[in-house]
Amino acid sequence: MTRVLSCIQPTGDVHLGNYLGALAPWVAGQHEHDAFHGIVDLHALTVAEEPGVIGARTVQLAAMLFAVGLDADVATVFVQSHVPEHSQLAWVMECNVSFGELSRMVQFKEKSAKREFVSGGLFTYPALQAADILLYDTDEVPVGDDQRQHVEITRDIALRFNHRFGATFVVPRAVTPRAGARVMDLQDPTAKMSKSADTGAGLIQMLDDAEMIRRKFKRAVTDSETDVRYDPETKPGVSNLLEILGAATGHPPADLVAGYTQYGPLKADAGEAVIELLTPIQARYRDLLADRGELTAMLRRGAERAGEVAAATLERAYTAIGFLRS
Ligand code: ATP
Ligand code: LTN
Repeated sequence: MTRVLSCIQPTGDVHLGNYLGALAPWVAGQHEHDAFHGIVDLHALTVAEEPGVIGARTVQLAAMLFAVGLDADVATVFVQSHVPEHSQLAWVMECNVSFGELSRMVQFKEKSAKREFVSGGLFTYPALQAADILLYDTDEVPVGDDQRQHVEITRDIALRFNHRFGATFVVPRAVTPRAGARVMDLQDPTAKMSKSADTGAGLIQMLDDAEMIRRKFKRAVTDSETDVRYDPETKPGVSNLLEILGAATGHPPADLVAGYTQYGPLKADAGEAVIELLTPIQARYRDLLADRGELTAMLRRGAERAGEVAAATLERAYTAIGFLRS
């Protein structure tokens, strides 16, 4: 089976865009390939937070991943810092990538430009990401455009290492993720729904209650015409509602058009469909968080399984390098 690794940083609350666009396809894919899912808390350390915040977000994100349907017995769901081999291999990666290569990373340039304190970790972030990927003999890494350069540099490091020390790492491929829905902001349907949007009113959080969801859909921005058509170019607001309703009910958005002659009922139905979709997820999320012991045990099992693969790969790399092994 193809080994696939996807990782997510515990840096914010999960929203409907993350779910429909990324997590739902992970859930659907877990039976088709050998899926590894890392909650990359070490990477989250590149964002300045108060002590304890990363841990709290990690446990909440883990609960959300299981609540939306990742199955701990099917996929390997683990926390990056629970598997020390990530930090250990990251050093080896750092010593096999050049300052010049790291300097060319677009994400580093963008993020460092916005910060006063630019840590060494922000600069070497791609080396840690390369360790994440290479530790698991990963065949495929599903990533959006912003992460392609990081998979490219991982391939370059793997090829360089293999050339220098002998065949050690599987050289991974970046693949386009299975198409999930692309969810736009309800207040600005030309921008993607995002945790960094200024207005909370256009963003549906996974934990929003029914009243809040109803209100946000009711106020969703559409346009001054009155006809319902699926046309993301000229009718982004209406098309986004159709997209969300379709993703929530399992229909192609264009098929839903016939059922509507006005915007009001479409907004109401999209809101109700999202409520119906999220209510059971929210209940499972609360149950999971209420039983911390079980949640921790699930993550420990994930880390054990991940750790077995990771330890073997690290040992292979250390042996290839020729470190003194006892
Ligand atoms: P940011 O505000 O920094 O853009 P975000 O919460 O919008 O963050 P990320 O954390 O960058 O999103 O992405 C997590 C995953 O969710 C990625 O796989 C990304 O492609 C997906 N994703 C994020 N927003 C959307 C969206 N509006 N529609 C579909 N997929 C999305
Ligand atoms: N940098 C990625 C998160 C990430 C990742 C990974 C993704 C860290 N390690 C390994 C795929 C494989 C991001 O910011 N989305």
